[in-house]
Amino acid sequence: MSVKIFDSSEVQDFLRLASGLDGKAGSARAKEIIHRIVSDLYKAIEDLNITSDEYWAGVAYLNTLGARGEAGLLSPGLGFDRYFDMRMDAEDESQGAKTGTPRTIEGPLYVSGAPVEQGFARLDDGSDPNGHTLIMHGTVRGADGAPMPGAKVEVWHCNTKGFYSHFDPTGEQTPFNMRRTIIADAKGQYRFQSIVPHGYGCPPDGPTQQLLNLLGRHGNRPAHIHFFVTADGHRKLTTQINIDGDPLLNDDFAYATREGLVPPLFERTDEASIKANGLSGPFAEIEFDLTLSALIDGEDTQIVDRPRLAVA
Ligand code: MBD
Ligand code: FE
Repeated sequence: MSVKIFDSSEVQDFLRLASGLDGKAGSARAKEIIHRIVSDLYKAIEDLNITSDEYWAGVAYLNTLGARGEAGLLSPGLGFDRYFDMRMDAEDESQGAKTGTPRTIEGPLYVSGAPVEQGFARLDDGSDPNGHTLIMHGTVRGADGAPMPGAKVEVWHCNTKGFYSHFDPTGEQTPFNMRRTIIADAKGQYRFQSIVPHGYGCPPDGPTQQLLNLLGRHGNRPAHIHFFVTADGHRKLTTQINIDGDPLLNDDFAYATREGLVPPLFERTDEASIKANGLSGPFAEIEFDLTLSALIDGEDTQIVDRPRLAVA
């Protein structure tokens, strides 16, 4: 088809009608957004001559995406999560805001309600047969660089199969395995024992991977550990660290790797270190400080409200 009708008054009036812009009821914001997005799609259909078959394949795809619960997975895969971070970074820069530890995306696998521990937590339940012990620790610092006793460090990561508790298709993990909230101690320090995670891969038979295949892309992430960090007078930090040396460090399907978020990992094999940590064998150690940024005009401009799985 080569006929062009998008710019006609018939189509433009129709877009306004279908978006509810002719009436008073409903939400002005929803109308504005839907009108823009539907208009852009109509235009794409015309410009790219998207066929009926292609369109209906897309509709069926959306049904599958929802049925499989993967909308929040396709989102980072198409870079939307990273794009929102780019926008926040640019906004901070334009305001001359002093930032701390770089932010990076939350991802779709946080669960609220994890056990709360003071200063130190053991994250894993000890059941992963391939688990290599990890000790990770650091200081939570405020915008002025001073340690922040009482800061809340929420941490979550996956096991050596790349599966997260509460989202594990094998059903093998106990609730909140590798998920904890750690309250920084009197020196502002947090510390945990866990196992070194493996990278994550999208479900190979799922709709996200199906679309990535069409783009000639893989659906894997390098090994990483997620954090939310909150403290009085500061903006909530959402970030991750990567496990150094992972082959996908700079080839993350979710685009979350950032400079400053790949701390060195040290293999400790000496008896003194093993003993000092109450362990029985070699382990990996990561030290990483988490530095928060101040509220902007009293506001947390980087807090994100999104539906999250909450488990009591
Ligand atoms: C993850 O573990 C993750 O962190 C992201 C961003 C997407 C999919 C799985
Ligand atoms: Fe993750």
